[in-house]
Amino acid sequence: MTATSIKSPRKNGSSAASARRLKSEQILGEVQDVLASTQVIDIHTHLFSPAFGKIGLWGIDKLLTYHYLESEFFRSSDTTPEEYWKLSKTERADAIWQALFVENSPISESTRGVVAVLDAFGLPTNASGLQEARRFFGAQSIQSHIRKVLQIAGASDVVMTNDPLDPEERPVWMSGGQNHPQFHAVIRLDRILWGWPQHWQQLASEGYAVDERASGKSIDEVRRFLADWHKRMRPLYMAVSLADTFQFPDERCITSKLLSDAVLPSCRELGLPMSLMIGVRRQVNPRLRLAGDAVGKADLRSIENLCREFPENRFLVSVLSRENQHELAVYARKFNNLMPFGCWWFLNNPSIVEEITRERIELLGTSFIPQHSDARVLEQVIYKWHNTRRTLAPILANAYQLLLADGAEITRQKIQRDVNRLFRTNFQKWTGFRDE
Ligand code: HDL
Ligand code: ZN
Repeated sequence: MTATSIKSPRKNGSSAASARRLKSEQILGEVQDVLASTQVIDIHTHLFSPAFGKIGLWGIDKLLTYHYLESEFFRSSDTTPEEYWKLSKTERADAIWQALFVENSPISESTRGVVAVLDAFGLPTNASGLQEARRFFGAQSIQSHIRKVLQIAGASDVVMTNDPLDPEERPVWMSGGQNHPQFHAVIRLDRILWGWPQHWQQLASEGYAVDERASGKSIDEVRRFLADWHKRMRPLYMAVSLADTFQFPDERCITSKLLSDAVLPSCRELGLPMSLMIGVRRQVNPRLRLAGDAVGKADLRSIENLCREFPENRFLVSVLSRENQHELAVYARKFNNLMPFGCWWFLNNPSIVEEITRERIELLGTSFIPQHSDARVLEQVIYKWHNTRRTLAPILANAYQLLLADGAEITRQKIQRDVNRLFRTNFQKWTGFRDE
């Protein structure tokens, strides 16, 4: 099956050509070509390598029952959430296809993404039903399908989100883990850092001497837990998603204590960055389950305090509120141990990606990481990275055209160096991750 509208990355041109000074009218084409031919490192996803079996999601039914589409479905259907949750996965996918793709035009970012995936595999995008798509995906073997999908997406590597306390994922790590060369682990600490009241007993049951108040030996024991999972997962970084109400420091809060006394010292000892993703308002509508989270403006003085108090730690930070983006970029100017990344979740829409990326370029040059996919279903990387390249090309080209107009020389070589930094070497420098 060959990809149709979405091109796979191609090899670069000759060195003489790439050193040639570009005219203004040549810049957009060169930027588009460099973006199309440069493989990205996708630094935050919810994808899993084949070793994890069924918790690795792929195929048309999983694409359609993505929680972004479930949110949109309830706005275009009379089906109540309670009725929807009683349906089978295929019935849910059929209902979403009918409401969002047949009865209405799929012009939202997430619905158009499914169209782009179908089109990339040469499948019909206006079918009344999903039979042909189900036959196609059902006929794929996951190993070769992953290779094909990542090749079409132009992603050399995918960074997973791995929760050591997740009962579905844990058995895989306890029986040897995974070694797919394109998938890389991250220790996700939500259940430890803000889920401590509900999950400390799981650590205790595994032999770590912790208690509900994280007192006594708890801090040392959490660090032993992290060291044990570092050995198992070989993670590229540690991560946590934090609510819009997150404050640091906060003497009353176990999250703050565990972060400063256990997690950040372990990150320094193990040489790992800490990813903080801040601004979720969890379960504003629990009836929608995973689709029930929303967004809130956070107090980013927490980031200021963390970067200043822990200058030896490296922070990867993404914030969910559009209103927080400018101050995050300003903080990155103040602290070089702060790496802003991505246009996360409700921000991953061209109109907002453009605004965020332009202000980051104007304030930070190329010292940030523009995007991650946050993909939960394998084939989403195809549209998410296609859209990122399509949205970023004119923004980057505009930056070079301004630079040219102000007197600099622009070459493909310089564009390639900058795109490599944005989508590869900034992350590699932060994490020590090296191409094989
Ligand atoms: O916490 C996170 O990593 C978020 O990305 C959530 O998983 C969210 O549900 C999501 O999928 N966003 O894209
Ligand atoms: Zn995520």
